[in-house]
Amino acid sequence: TKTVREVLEEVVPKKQLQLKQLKTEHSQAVLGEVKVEHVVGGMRGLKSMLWEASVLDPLEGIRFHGLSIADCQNVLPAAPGGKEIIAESMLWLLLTGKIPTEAETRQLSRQLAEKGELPEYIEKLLDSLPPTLHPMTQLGMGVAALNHESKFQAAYERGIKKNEYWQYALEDSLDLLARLPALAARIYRNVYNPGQPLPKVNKDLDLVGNYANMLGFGDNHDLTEYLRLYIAIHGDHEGGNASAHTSHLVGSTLADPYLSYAAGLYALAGPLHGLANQEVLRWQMQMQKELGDNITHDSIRESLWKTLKSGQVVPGYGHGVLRNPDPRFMALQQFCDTRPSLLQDPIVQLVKKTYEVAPAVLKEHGKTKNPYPNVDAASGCVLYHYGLTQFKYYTVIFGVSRALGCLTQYVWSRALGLPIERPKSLSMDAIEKLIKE
Ligand code: FAM
Repeated sequence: TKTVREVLEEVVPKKQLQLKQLKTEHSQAVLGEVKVEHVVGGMRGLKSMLWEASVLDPLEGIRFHGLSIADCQNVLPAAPGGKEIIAESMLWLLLTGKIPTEAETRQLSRQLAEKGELPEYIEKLLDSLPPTLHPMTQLGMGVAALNHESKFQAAYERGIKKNEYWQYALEDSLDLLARLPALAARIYRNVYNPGQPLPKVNKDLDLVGNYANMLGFGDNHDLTEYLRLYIAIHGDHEGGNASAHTSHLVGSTLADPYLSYAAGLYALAGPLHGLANQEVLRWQMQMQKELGDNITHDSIRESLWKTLKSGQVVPGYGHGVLRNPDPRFMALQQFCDTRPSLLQDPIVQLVKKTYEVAPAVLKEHGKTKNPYPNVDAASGCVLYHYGLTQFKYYTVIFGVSRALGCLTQYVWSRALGLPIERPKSLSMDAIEKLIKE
């Protein structure tokens, strides 16, 4: 059985060659135009980044090295006794482009579990924070402080060759991923269950199995399985989204993987991005409270209009790239459809009913280019059902997940020797001058 590093040692030279050929044979090929609308419109649709692990099609949704979510559900190994994709098999696919065997997946789980405990100074740092500090702020602080351990940074200071960067980047990325569950679970414990003992990392469990255990839900098989699916499918969503792009930009300065992912986490903490999952549940609970027993399609429609007329966005709907219902939303809905207890849950039912009317309302409203649900429309209600009711924590789970994609790209950016990012900006006067020329 090969390790993920051994597989990467075989794949890296091939990708390096591919990039070399692109640069020598096609560097002047045109991929699109830059219009004023791109410069003033958040660069939507502008093809301007290299990102290896996944590509997002507006209609079909995400593909990880060409595999759709349904493909991944068919081919990626699950946990022993489970059915859902686990973080390790998704990580293996993202990093190497290959489907891991059962044995490779178990070996990676073990490798991560063996280094899963937090250093004591991180525990002390987290324990000293006020429990009222948002869990995402705490997560970013913990991840940034872990760079005390960075092998990449130490090697850089020692002086290493550029073609060795990726190996230290991989070490740091695996160390960070290994510790994220203990870090995220300690924040949960400190904020919501102060004083409760935290279990140690179990070397025989997968990453998310351990995470669920440390959150205090280890005996809830369905929630553990849901978290596995959730964390696998939130792992990567190509490179242009705010968290991935932020972490990519910061990494391009050769800041280490910890600092670069901490930066990405703070982009994820914005309500238009990852924080939407917290907002969706808050908004749906408010709707439930207002509508009481009278929840019909008509009353939901009215409630949607109330949100829109008050100038707010409908959280969980719309997307910068997608123009169809998000297949990640569909996968989470499918999880609900196979479990009677979820189907009977009032908040799960409300999310489903909202989906039955919201696209038409958003179309009539006429602003959003995508009236369909994104992943966040569904992700929180299942957590709530299983007793993980603290919505302010939800984006932390997203943060544990998105490390899979951001750290994968960090490794690839170093393996490919990508340069520091430095796009050109223009003032409005400079734009007008260019238009007149
Ligand atoms: N409700 C109401 N209006 C919306 C809307 C929504 N859900 N989505 C977009 N719009 C508006 C948008 O605010 C903009 O209005 P203005 O012209 O007045 O500025 C207009 O429609 C055109 O926007 P767009 O081009 O369709 O969307 P963007 O690409 O600019 O933005 C999102 C994409 C995701 C930020 C936006 O759809 C949104 O704010 N959605 C709600 C928040 C949300 O669910 N975010 C999570 C995204 C998710 F996938 C993730 O990151 N996890």
